[in-house]
Amino acid sequence: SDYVSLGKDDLGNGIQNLQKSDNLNTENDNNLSFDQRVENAEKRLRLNHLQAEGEPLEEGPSDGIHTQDPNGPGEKGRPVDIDKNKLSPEERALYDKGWEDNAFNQYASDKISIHRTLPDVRDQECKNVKYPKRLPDTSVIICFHNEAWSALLRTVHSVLDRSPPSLIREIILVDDYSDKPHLGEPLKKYLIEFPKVKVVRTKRREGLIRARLLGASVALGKVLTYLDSHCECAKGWLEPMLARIAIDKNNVVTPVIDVLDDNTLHYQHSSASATSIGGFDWNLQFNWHSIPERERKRRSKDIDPVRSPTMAGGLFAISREFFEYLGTYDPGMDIWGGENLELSFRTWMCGGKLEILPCSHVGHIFRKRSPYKWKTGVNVVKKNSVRLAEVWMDEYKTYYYERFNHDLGEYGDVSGRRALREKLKCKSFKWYIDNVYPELFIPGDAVASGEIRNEGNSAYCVDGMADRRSAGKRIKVYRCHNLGGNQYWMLSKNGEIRRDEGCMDFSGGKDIIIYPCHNMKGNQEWIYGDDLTLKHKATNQCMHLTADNLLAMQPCDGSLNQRWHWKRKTQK
Ligand code: LR7
Ligand code: MN
Repeated sequence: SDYVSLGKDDLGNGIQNLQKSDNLNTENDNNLSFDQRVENAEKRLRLNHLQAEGEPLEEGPSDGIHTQDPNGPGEKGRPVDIDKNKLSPEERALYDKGWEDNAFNQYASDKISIHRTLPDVRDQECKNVKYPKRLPDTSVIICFHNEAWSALLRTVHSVLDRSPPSLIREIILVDDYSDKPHLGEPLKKYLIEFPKVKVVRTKRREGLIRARLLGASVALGKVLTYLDSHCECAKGWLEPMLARIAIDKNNVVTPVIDVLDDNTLHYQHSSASATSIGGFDWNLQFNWHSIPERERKRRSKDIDPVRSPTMAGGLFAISREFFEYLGTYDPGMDIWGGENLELSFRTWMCGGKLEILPCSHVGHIFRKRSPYKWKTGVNVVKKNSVRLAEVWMDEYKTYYYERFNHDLGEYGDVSGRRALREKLKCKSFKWYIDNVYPELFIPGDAVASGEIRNEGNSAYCVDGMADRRSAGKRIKVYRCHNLGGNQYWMLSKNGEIRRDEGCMDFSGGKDIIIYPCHNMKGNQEWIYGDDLTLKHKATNQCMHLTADNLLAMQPCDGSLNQRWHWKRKTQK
């Protein structure tokens, strides 16, 4: 067969194995760069090629065999609408507690079968793909802290019900020190019937990163597949991922993540194919972007894998060997956050590739707040993010640090992680930006940055939120606080006043609003003149601090209240 099997003897150094592998190097391309070799191997071993060679896999248990009532609540991924005002007082109390405990509608979730059916949302072409009969098997690792019974068990059964059994080596549930009784004895008892499902429990609250490390350290599968504990895997979700890893074990792959509505559990999909890639902003937050032109061009079909600079973090598959080679996770990271970007950067910089696979679909309950306890007195996400910035981001880390005036806080020892980077001879962060994420706005390219202080009343600075959720919100002024945060702005070469993906946008009236940067000038083009005005190019109006200290757009009048001082100006 033509695909690379991940046998026992392959264990060890992933990159050396790749060089040795006959399957991947039929020509003698030892003198080529690693990138070029991967590129060649990919061409020789395209998924299309494998499809032609492959025989169909045995089918998993058919979708829906457990369902008594095909019209039951939530079947086919349909929404469950609960009118809370029509519930009895007892039911209403349950409903409220469900939201409180989980930050999603547990009451609705509990009404739905843990074997519910889902729509097949895949692109038609996906259904014709034939995957090779022999694929590496996987350990599915699901970490949870106080997850709701119905959400957790539906995750587990969606794996068992919709995966070829031979590919599931085991499902490992890592209980991160839950204190809800249903996750103790009752869970253990329930799972006796399902010998492939194993539970391992932490001895203290570790957080999801160390919980995942624990899962990996007991896993036997050749591939590790991570899922959050409130997911539903759709038909055919697994084979595309294992096939991509079989072709090249340095491929780290994710499904298309569909939305399970937090209120109705409705399985929603905007499109059958992947439409987005993962990125990040300089606050080191993960975000989604539409697939860039260069990547659309590189691919020939809608169902081809999409290269992504980063991943959301919770749902992905990686060869166990490559995961080990890459240094698994940073065990110094607590609770939640940062590990997704860290593994994304590390994957690309140290010889791997990150891909979203349009034929693989998994639903995830997206929620608006975190339901569980975090550590008190520490900013965990910041600590995790500083750790990753210190190790992986080279000189680019200062763009993140400027956001909080270089007050890094306590972040522990990162020497072990630096040594890892050294040992693996990973590429620079600049290489990563230039080659993997060229669309990213680089603050260093800004012509001015920092606070924007008024001259007429120098206690006031331009202030406003600029993250994705703030689209449409007004820009204001506020007393200058010198802490960065919402007063940190950048003036880009093409006249945007921006932070992250948000740009100051003016379309008439008095208010300036924040709007996603569109890179087309228009309402987002500003001119910072030698007279220190911030003039809106299209309307010729100026940013003005009013007598009662409000921000308004007005005809330019040369007054001190229309003069603004950027903290830093770069000569360009
Ligand atoms: O202390 C904890 N211990 C845990 O075991 C905290 C959490 N967990 C478990 C938790 O039960 C859940 O199964 O870890 C998993 C992830 O926690 P969530 O669901 O609260 O996180 P999230 O879905 O809001 O966050 C996303 O970013 C995280 C950053 O650390 C992780 O990478 C999550 O896995 C990730 N989720 C996804 O990628 C799903 C798609 C979301 C998007 C975009
Ligand atoms: Mn989640």
